[in-house]
This record gives sequence, structure tokens and C-alpha cells, in this order.
Amino acid sequence: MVNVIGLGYIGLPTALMMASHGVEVIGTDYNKELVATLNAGKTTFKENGLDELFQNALNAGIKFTTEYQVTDTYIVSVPTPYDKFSKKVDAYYVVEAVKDVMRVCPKGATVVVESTVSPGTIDKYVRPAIEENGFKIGEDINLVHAPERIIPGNMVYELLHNNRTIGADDKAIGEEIKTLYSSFCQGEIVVTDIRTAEMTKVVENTFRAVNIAFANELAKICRHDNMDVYEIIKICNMHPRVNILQPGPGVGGHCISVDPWFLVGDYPSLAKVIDESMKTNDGMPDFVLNRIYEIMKEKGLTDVSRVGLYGLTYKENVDDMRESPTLQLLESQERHLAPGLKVYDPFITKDVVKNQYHDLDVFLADVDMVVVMVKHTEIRENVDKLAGKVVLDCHNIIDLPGVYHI
Ligand code: SAJ
Repeated sequence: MVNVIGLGYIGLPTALMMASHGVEVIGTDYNKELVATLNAGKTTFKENGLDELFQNALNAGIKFTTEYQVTDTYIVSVPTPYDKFSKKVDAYYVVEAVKDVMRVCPKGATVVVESTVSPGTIDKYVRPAIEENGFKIGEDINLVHAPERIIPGNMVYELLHNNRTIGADDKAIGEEIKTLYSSFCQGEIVVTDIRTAEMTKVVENTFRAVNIAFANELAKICRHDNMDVYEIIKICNMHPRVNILQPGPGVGGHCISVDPWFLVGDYPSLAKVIDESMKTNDGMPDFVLNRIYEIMKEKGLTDVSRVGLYGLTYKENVDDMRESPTLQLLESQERHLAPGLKVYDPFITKDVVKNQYHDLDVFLADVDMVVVMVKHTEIRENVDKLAGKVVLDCHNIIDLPGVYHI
């Protein structure tokens, strides 16, 4: 039996996927409300294919509880926040979860850490948490790091098809855990050591962050001399060895906007390109804000409260607002003492910011200028409703005459 600890964005789909593929799974989370919701037959966030997977897992007998189980395999998938000032990972939740596992687990159990951690975290924090309980790693407890790689918006598909990395002290244990993940994973599973597994996860997200920063920097250069960055990227990408990503209003989410900072925090004198890239991405919401003021001036618009931001989530078709560029822009606007922008997102049904709308038509009726911050499918399907508005399209998806870009 597998006890999945932490039923959030990664733990829940992973638990459901295993249960749907014949593994006996119990999911544990300290959040009573979350566990009650799952036990009432409801999922806790929106994700393509999640509801169907949830149903399959329920039919297969998955259980949810706040209690840690006595079993031979634990998968720890709890958040790893980072400290904005030190740029270091905060391993508190992982360490606490592992300590809780130690209180109940039998000798010989395997603890798999799925949470993303900065390279070295397992040695520095997780091993001591196990050893201080009197367990000897490798003899009493087996330790594995199996970082997740699934992308919000396509998690279910990617859980099934992505290649995976398993880092283990002991190769035989690594192979055992590989067999467990092979119950559902159709991708290739590489077994390596723990330190390498930690590093690969952070490097993957850093690669994407640096490449997005390159696209964002190109957007700024092109804006400076009034060139079409999208046309330039399109043509460059026709070269067989060039593949530039897309500029945007900023980089959000809890992964790409966070993980690369671990490398900057740990190697400040070495991670120069990464540091600059992160600063470039973090500066994009301010760049968009300046663009808004610039366009308002050009169009003779003076009332900021007639400007609307479309999208609050960190990217399209998810309901996750962590590190969202729109929230960063709003914060920045408040700092500039010009509050008043209107906001709407079809995925955010609760009121989370000032001047928030819950209906696209009502929102559009109240604004003269629309800033497309997130490329939700909804706005792609309602482009005609933007006709007659001043539009700043931060993703190059709105095909209307006179649309502005970043
Ligand atoms: N973005 C751009 N331009 C692009 C692509 C993305 O500005 O060309 C922005 C998005 O709008 C968003 C942010 O970047 O704000 C991040 O979005 P994303 O879709 O690139 O990635 P995440 O954060 O949703 O998921 C990433 C994935 N990592 C990689 O692709 C290397 C995923 O596979 C990881 O599992 C996930 O991080 C994670 O949990 O670490």
C-alpha cells in the first residue's frame, strides 16, 4: 500500500493515477477541510481530466484521511515555499512530513520525496530528520527522490506520458520505485542518485525560465525600436536549430518563477545568466504597466478605472494564481498610487482583488481598454466582443485591427 502525503496539485493527481492503475493508495493531508471535500466526492481544483481520474480512483477504492498510515511506501508531495529574501528553499513542510512518517512507519519502509527541492536539501534537511528518529538510512529506511514534471493544464496526460527521474541511494530500491511508477507511467524512467535527481528538476525549470527571459528581452528590444517581435521569432524559429519561446506579461506559477532562484541563492557568484533572466521575467509586469500608461496617453484615455485586466491566474485554463503576473502588476500599480484597474478571470469565482468582475460581458461593458494578461480559451472564443475597445494583447492571440502588443 502507498501512503501519499500531501494532496495538492501534484500529490492528488499522483495518488489518483496510482489508484486507477491497481495500486492500493491512501491519501493523507493535514488539511481537514480538503480531506472532507475529497471524501464528499469532490475535487479541490480544476484540471483537465481530473474529475474522471478522481472517479476512477474512487471506484478503485482510494481513501483520504488526515492520518499517516502504517505501510511500506510513502510518497511525500508537500509544498516547498521559498524565501524571497535569501532565495533559498524552505524545506519545513517536507521535513515535518518526513518526521511524521518516521513516527508511524515500520522498519524497511521507503520514503519517496516528490516535492521539488533545491540541490542538497535532502542531504541537509531530510536525512537528519530521519536519523534523529534513530533510523539508519539504507538499513531501516530507504530514501528516494522522484521529482514530478507534470505541467498544470495537462497534468493527467503528462503523468501518463512524461519520462521520469528516480534518485535513490540504493539502485535496487530505485528499481523497486521505478516499478511502482511504471504501474501508470508510459514514459522512460531513469534511475540515478538523489543529488542528480534534485539538480535535474531545478535545471529543467531554469532552462525554461532563461529561455522565456530571452523572449521577453527580445520583446523589450523590439518595442524600443518598434519592430514586430512575433514576426521575428516566427522567422527565427524556421531555422533548424533555433526555438525561441514566447514573450509574455511575466512568469508565474510556483515552479518556473521560483526554482531557478534556488541556484542563484546557492551559487550567487556563478549563476549570473540565471539571475539576470529571473530579474528580466520579474520585471515584465512593470513593463506591461508602463505600456498601459503609454497606450492610454496615445489614445487620450485618462481614467485608469476604465482599464480592465483580463486574467488573474498565472497561465491559461488553470485556476492557480500563485506568483501570477496580474497580481504582481496590481501590487505595483498600488505602489504607484494609481489604484483602480478592473479585473476579471473566468477561473476565479471568489473575490480576491479589488474591482473584480465575475462576468465577461459586464466586465467589458465597464472598460474602454482591455489588457489580455492570460490567454484563457474563453477570450480566444470571444475576440469579437473586444471590437471597439483599445486592446493590449500580451500574448499575440487577438486578431483585430489596431491591437497593441508588449
Ligand atoms: N510562459 C511565457 N512564455 C512561454 C511559456 C510560458 O511567458 O513561452 C509563462 C506562462 O505564461 C507562465 C509561466 O511562464 O506564467 C510558467 O508556465 P509554463 O507553462 O511554462 O510552466 P509551469 O510553471 O506551469 O510548469 C513547469 C513545467 N516545467 C517545464 O516545462 C520545464 C512543468 O513540466 C513542471 O512540472 C512544473 O513547472 C513544475 O511543477 O515544476
